[in-house]
Amino acid sequence: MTIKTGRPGEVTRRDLMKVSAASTALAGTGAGSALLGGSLISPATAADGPSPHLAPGELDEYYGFWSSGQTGELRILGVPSMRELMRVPVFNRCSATGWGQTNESLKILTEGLLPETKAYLAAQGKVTYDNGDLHHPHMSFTDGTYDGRYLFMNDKANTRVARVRVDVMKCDKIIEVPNAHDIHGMRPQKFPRTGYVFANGEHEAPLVNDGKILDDPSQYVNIFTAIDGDTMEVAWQVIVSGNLDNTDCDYQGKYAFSTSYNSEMGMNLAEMTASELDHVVIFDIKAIEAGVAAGDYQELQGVKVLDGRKEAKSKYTRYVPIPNSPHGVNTAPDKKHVVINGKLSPTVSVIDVTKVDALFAEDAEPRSCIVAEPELGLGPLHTAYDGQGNAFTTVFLDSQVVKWNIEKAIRAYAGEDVDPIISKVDVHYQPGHNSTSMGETAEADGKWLISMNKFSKDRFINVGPLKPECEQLIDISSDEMKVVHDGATFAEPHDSIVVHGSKVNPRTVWDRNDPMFADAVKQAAADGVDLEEGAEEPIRDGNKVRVYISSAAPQFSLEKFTVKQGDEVTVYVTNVDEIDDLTHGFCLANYGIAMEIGPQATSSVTFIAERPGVHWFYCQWFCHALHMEMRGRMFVEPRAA
Ligand code: CUK
Ligand code: CUA
Repeated sequence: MTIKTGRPGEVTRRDLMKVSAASTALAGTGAGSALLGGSLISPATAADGPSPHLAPGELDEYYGFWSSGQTGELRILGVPSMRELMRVPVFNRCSATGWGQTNESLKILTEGLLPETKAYLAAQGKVTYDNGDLHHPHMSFTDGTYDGRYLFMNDKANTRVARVRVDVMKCDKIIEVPNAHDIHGMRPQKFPRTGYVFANGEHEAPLVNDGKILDDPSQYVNIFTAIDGDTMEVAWQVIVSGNLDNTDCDYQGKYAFSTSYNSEMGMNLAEMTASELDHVVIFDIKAIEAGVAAGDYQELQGVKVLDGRKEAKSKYTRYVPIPNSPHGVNTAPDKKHVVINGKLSPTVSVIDVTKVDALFAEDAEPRSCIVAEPELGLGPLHTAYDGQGNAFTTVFLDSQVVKWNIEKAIRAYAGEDVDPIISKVDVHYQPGHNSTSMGETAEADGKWLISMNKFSKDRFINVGPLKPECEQLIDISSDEMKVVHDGATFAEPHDSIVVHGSKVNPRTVWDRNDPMFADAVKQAAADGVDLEEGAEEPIRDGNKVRVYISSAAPQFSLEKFTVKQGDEVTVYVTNVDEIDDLTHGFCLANYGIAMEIGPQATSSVTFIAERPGVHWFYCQWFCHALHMEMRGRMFVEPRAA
């Protein structure tokens, strides 16, 4: 429960304030507790529900973890203030931290790539991709709620899944998923724990995509993948019919659900939207595990691949018809209902998970698990929940969020004359995902909703033809939803999760034994160097040179070092400062090199010293009154003529 904001062992005034606000919020549900929680954080506005306005120095109650779409990074925002707190580079490169340049990050960015990808990249003179398209960030679960271990996220652009360690908020694993194409929907298993991370391949292609089959869509397939979230290895895959869009799973650990907007397997717009009904694929996890154990699979690129195609009438999957080109899949905190968002249909389809077992019987009616199908508006894309039986669905074309009641929708579907819609609110404009505080867990608390809107149009002063997107904070503590904040944001947050602060407890300084820089520790030991002291002279090993520098504000341990033109130089920098928020940098001017070194961390970078002369290195992370003086020289002796 405690949210540490001070130094180790120290309880600050903020910690005390935070704990009282948090425990009040968790003590009950509904507007009453939301009001109380809000009043503790910001007393001035208690009468109107929780306030998003934090006075200078006040802390947020929630962490928001945001995707960044084509920017390829993960972002951390404070909720409700909507202040951007941090950017965590994942699939992108980062000028500030050296992500994509340091040896530590390059290892993570390259080790999970497939051999053919490495060969393709080598032909481009690269070792890893420069771009990514990060849509879906989700935290690991234990027993139906967030456990604060990891965040997982997909890369639609280059078929990857990444993991971020919540203790240090850095990416520690990236894998490329074999056989599948362009990972889109992705969710961690909710129960008993994560467990599996389910990942949808969106775009169909030949099962063995080596060029022998090209323009013959009849031979294309799609792949659903389960990744082991602990090892970040693919556990198994299932071949499906139709493409795959979004996915979610139940609270029982039995089923996963994936939408398909292209059950037609069409290759152009007319073909893809031809049918009025597409489907959601339901995966029987236990049956798949039994199939793997029984050897009912083919092995492709080292992965066990099972056949779950519709025609195969497989015991692993069921196909439930859904109108029309459905998009989002969202499981409700009641642990019973899964909402499939219709997109081209004004409806959402509600699946009752207790009726899914029956679908696997011989002559089951495929839609017998549908218990409601309320009409909400034009273009339903994603649904979030308040934990009180209500759902919030974005309708893209109407530019609204619709609040509706699940139980009433079920009664209406059964023929009763009742309107499930409670209220609608305009958002600006064209919302995609929405997320509620703790809303994708069994602990949904009904306080805040974020609407992530694809267009901002007139909401901000004009910044040129390329406009920011607009994400809005909505107070959902009463039936009438209130938009309380507009935030501009750069391309393009699809999705976010809003996690109570009590679930997240990052370190303030690094552990010297952290696996992130274990290779540097090993190399230093082999060289007989104490990383915290650095080495007075570079260590030469043929034309490989290792330079060990330690940094303590405002000085590097070396004021100069000498290498030869053409040497392969690795610089290791260890930050020996123990104070939190004392990050140093190492920037080697005109060598295109810069990296972050957090307190107690070691970072390293390797380059060819091809430019002779005097080259300054400096600390590029403001660390001290004498930060400008924190610099040194690299001498590069010219090659003999
Ligand atoms: S998708 Cu973007 S709005 Cu990639 Cu989750 Cu629905
Ligand atoms: Cu060290 Cu700036």
